[in-house]
Amino acid sequence: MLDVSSAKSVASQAEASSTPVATMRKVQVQISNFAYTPATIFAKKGEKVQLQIVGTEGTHGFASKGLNLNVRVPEGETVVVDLPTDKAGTFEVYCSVPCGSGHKSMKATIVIE
Ligand SMILES: [Cu+2]
Repeated sequence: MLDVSSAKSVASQAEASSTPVATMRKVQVQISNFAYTPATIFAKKGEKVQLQIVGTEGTHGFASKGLNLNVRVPEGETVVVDLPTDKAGTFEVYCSVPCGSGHKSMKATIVIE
C-alpha cells in the first residue's frame, strides 16, 4: 500500500516504481496468409505467459482444442490472451476462421514442459 506520510523523505520517491510485480512473459505471434510466426511456442509449466497475437495479413483464427483457446484475429489488430500453462504437453494450434486457399495448412504448436 502507498504510504503518503509527509514525514518520509521526498528523495526516496524515485524508488516507488520498483514495487515487484508478477513476472509475465510476453510472446508475440504474427499471423499472415497462411502461417503463424513463430510456428512453435515454448513455455514452462506454470509459467505466466501472455500471447500477443498480431494479425499482419488477412483475418485468421488462433485456436487450440487442447488449451481451450479460440480467438479471431482481424488484420491490423492485436489480440492478447493468457496462455494456459497448467498442464504440460504439446498442443496443436490451427486457424478457426475460413480464410482461403491456405486455411487448412495453418498450423502452429505450443509446447509446455
Ligand atoms: Cu483460416
